Amino acid sequence: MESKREFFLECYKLGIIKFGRFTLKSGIESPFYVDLRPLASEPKILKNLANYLLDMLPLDNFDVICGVPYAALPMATAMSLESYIPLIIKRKEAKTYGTKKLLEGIYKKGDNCLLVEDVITSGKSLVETIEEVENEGLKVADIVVVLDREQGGKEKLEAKGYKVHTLFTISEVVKILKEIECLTDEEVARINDFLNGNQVQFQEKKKISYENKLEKVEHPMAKRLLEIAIEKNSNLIASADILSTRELLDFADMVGPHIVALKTHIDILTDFDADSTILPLKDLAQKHNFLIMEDRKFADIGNTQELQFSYGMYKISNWADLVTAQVIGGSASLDGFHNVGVVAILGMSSKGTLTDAHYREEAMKIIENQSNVMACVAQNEIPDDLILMTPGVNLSDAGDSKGQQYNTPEKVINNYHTDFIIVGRGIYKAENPEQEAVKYKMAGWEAYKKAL
Ligand code: 5BU
Repeated sequence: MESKREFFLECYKLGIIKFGRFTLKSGIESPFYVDLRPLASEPKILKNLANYLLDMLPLDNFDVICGVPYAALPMATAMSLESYIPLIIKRKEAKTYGTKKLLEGIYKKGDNCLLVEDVITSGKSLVETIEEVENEGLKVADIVVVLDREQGGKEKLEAKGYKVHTLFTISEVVKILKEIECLTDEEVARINDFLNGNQVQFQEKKKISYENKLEKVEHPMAKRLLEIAIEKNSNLIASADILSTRELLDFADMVGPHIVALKTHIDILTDFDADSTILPLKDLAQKHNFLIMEDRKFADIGNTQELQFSYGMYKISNWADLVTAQVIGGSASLDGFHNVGVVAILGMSSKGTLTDAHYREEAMKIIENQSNVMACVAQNEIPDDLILMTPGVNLSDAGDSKGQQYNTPEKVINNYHTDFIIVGRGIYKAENPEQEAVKYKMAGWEAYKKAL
């Protein structure tokens, strides 16, 4: 077998430890995150791991091996195969039917059981497991652990008389990673601080200015939007979910001076007519210098989306500067949007949305490779080189009865580094929409300046 150090580096390549800023189950912020489950997917590594663990142990002492569910189950299995020590399986919860057994497999009362755990932190879950195993009549004296996070778990168990054998400790792996320059001095200092029980100071990331973002973005509509923001000292997009052309035009004229874009749902209008709706709306956009964003949320195959974009009664491609699109149809479905800024929907504001972290991760892969996408709609931070727009914004953050969830302008700009807030009912339902638009514009701009 290779050296323990080389073996660790092989394991590390599988992404078992990540460094950054993580919130643990306990709510505490940690500068690293450990997940050893990927090791089970590499048979050679799993086999070597089993042998490293076995090498540390007085094997004659054990009658059975048991892994703490779930991450240590494959490890315990591999150790059993390599050592011929029989395996028993511990359930997470006892069966509610049949035998109601907590331990499965062949064992007898008084057998010595070796417990296998992937990571030890405070030791709390191991103490519980030991108790359960001992209640079944087995004896536990030794516990073998792959990685010790060095947060008191080992000491806690040893104080109770158990022997804890650990393959790696976090300080040991941090030292290795520092030596091969995978970690900076600053990161190492933060990890040490954390291990010494101090609350870690993460540097608050600052929001990047519209001027700096202007240098990063490439899409012409992204540039125009940022230029308007700088010129008008505004990051406000007003959502005009309004039913008649007359009211829509009055609204656009009123709030026009204070916004960077007017977001429409053109299919809500009861009296749409290209000449009397779109022509005057375009004039107002020019007069007050704002963009028109049609919130169509395309969500079909590429061919259908292309037809929906250019044909039918709305002929969106003739007049919209920006259009929203879901990315659910995959990358090629977005290719047909030309001469428009595509605003991709990464995450929705509504309760129970399916846009969870996994969806967003996959969606982001599509978005980052799509040159016609100039912005994202989301409720979380995204990479700096994309523009982020966030709806579900209201100065009163109570939500509605149909699943909408609200945050204040300050919260989304501070927490997600949102570039543009999208406000609908907060403005158009107000008694004095213009006055309210000014209020939101100022709240958005103040929050932006504070976040810089
Ligand atoms: P409200 O009145 O501020 O709740 O309107 C929000 C607007 O933003 C409305 O037009 C929605 O269709 C739109 N929206 C949203 O609220 N949440 C989302 O996740 C997306 C769009 Br995407």
